[in-house]
Amino acid sequence: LKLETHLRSALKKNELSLNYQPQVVAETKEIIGMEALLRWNNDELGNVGPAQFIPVAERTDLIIPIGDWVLEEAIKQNKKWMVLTNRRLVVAVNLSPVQFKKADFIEVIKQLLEKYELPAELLEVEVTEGILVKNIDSIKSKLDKIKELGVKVSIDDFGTGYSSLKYLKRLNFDKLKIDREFIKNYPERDNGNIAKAIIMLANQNGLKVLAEGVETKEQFNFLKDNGCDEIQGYYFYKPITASEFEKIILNEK
Ligand code: G
Ligand code: G
Ligand code: MN
Ligand code: NA
Repeated sequence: LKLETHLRSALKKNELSLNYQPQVVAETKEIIGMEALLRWNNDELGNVGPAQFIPVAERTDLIIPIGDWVLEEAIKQNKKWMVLTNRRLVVAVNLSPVQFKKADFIEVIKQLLEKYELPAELLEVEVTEGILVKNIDSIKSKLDKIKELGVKVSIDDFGTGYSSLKYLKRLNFDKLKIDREFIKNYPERDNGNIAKAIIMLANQNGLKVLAEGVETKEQFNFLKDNGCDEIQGYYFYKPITASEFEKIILNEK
């Protein structure tokens, strides 16, 4: 209850911020985008992680104004970087299934892209398999509308939820993000066969594939050698502040 009370005023008190975790092309190690990750610092509670407060935000519908804020902040920031660097990086934003329930949700995305004049293809939204649990037809029509704007749609935490294979084709995702679960124990306690199978699944169905949670050179090489397109993980970069990200991107070649 205490967390909820503080969360209610977090936006107003400017306590939320975004970190960005760079994503690189496996073949060249070049940064091509970044995932926006929400951070909350409260005077009394200190730093609270999203794994702790997102469920509270979802239960209370606070995720609606918070989710709108994340979209606006990420779009605004990416436009700044586009102008500053003359490069076209893609910013990925996590969407909660609760946000899909709001009628004007797609209109919000459309208007933010117009307001900041960010090309739609430089925004990606990440959804988890959790959205596929019910109302598939309604979810499909919303995802199709997002794609009609030109925004990319990826499926996050792939392999950890339900219904993944059944709806993979039907929902027309652009990218599949392999969950860290299938990377983290390679090679000691995991031979990598599931990661390999997911990469093949993506490659053979015309989807881009990104591996999350890559922490070692061995994991990186394994994924690259098996056809994984993109990499996100501590081996390259941790989630960092906007100004740290800016320094890195300005120093890249
Ligand atoms: O660093 P990490 O602790 O940032 O993130 C933990 C979890 O919180 C991840 O599963 C991530 O998807 C989720 N998360 C981070 N930022 C956001 C956000 O802006 N919106 C939603 N819905 N989830 C987020
Ligand atoms: O939205 P999603 O669940 O994919 O959020 C990514 C989460 O994974 C965030 O909490 C982020 O901080 C975390 N993360 C990203 N790279 C690594 C990594 O290499 N190792 C570990 N342990 N966590 C990571
Ligand atoms: Mn994510
Ligand atoms: Na994930």
